[in-house]
Amino acid sequence: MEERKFYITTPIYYVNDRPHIGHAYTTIACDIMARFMRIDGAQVKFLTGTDEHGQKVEQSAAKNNTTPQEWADTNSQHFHDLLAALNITNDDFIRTTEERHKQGAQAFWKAIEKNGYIYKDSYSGWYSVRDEAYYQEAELIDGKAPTGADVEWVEEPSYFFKLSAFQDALLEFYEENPAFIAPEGRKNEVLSFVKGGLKDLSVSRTTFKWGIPVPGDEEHVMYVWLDALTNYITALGYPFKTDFWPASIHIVGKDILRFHAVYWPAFLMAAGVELPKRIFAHGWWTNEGQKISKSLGNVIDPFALAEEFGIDQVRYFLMREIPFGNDGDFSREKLIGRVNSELANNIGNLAQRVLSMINKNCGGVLKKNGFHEIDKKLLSFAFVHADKIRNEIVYHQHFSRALELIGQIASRANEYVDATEPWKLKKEDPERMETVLYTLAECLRRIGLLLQPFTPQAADKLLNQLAVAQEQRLFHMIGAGNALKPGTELPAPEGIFPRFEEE
Ligand code: ME8
Repeated sequence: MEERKFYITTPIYYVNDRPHIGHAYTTIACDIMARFMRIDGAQVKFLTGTDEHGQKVEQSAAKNNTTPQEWADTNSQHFHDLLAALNITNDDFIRTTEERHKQGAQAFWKAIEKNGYIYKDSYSGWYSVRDEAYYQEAELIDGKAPTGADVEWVEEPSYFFKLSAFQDALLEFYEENPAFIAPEGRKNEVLSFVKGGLKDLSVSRTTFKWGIPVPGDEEHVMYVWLDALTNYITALGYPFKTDFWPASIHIVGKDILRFHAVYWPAFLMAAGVELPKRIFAHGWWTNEGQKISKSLGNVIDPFALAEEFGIDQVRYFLMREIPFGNDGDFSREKLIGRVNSELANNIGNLAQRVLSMINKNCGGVLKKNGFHEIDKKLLSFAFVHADKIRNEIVYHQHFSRALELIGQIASRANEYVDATEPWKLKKEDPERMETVLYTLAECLRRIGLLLQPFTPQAADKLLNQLAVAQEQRLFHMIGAGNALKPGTELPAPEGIFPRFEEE
């Protein structure tokens, strides 16, 4: 993943409903990755958007007494608004009802058809509108989909995609590209699904109209997943332009891994288009131990959450709380706990203490009079940790571990404050105090650089208070070569991570 061009995508979200915390989670993870790659010097393209066709959207529009297009417009806007509310730096937002997408999706269909992988027949079997997925009789549990969704019997003429022709090619591809599916545990699921035998996939519907017409046969609309998956290339301008393809990483929830790791690569092989480099399937959030669902009335509104706790705080909590890939549980108490102990007490308090001492005791000017061993140790701890953090993010998307390591740098710096007692040095040895405070400021600069992708507002504030110029904020500038210059005057300090007090 070390190419200088970096293309990252979120799933495109269904517009049958409003965004909730699960959608916010995936999008924030992608934003962190995109922001990190930018400060790492890559040329980044970050795509998100909305999935607007299919029976599910058509039915929810009808339930809300509106047309599918109006319903899509309203709900797509909510997903769009969420980006600003979470400080997301996407470069593009695709809607599958846009002309650029429809044309690209039809061109993709034609490419697959031309290569001989589409044929006409008829489908009879089970379909779940909630999952927008076909199920085999044998997969059903008590008459429902394995996801718990209702299924209905469908019988209609249909075009089929020759998925069965790709079983060996897929297995070979997984074998040759061990980093393709992550995390490791999920890979086995996919392998056993593919090894179990692939059946041809119905890829068109005739019993409703809300979709992209099949080229040359307007009685059919394309199966919503074939339509939706192509967004990753239609947004780039397929079939005319595919700059940035193949994607460096598609980040998705585990619920839709099969679509991304089996169907999507097979479609691409069939169309003669290169395959993405990596699919990361993250885990599932519950709310205070319960499945998040509208019928249970426990959906967490990400707008309200960011409003109450702060954007950085929500971003931090979601990334820190569960190792990326695992399932996890949301609770207010845990959020407040982490905000107060890890952000406010550890990092925020460190910045506050150091910057106000520099302000009060050094007239706001950085001074340095020769390092002691303990100073060098602290700075090299931060330097060595920075590399580990980069590895966790770039190669493993292990965001919680990266944050844990940033927290360790702050803890080390707090221990250093306790050991050096700069407030005592003020009278005893003012020159030594200056160097101690300089060392801490330099350590804070490193923490600030590392925090940028995760908590961009607080990191910006911190780096501003250290008078670090915008163009001095790249990852490779973390070392001594770009250290703070003695003699620099710092602006008046202000808090970066306030404590949250429950009313
Ligand atoms: O599946 N925990 O859209 P969708 C974690 N349109 N993540 C969650 C979550 C939860 N409780 N709930 C939702 C679709 N997500 C298709 C995708 S892509 C070509 C088409 C996140 O609106 C997670 O990323 O149902 C999941 O994969 C996605 O939202 C599903 O969003």
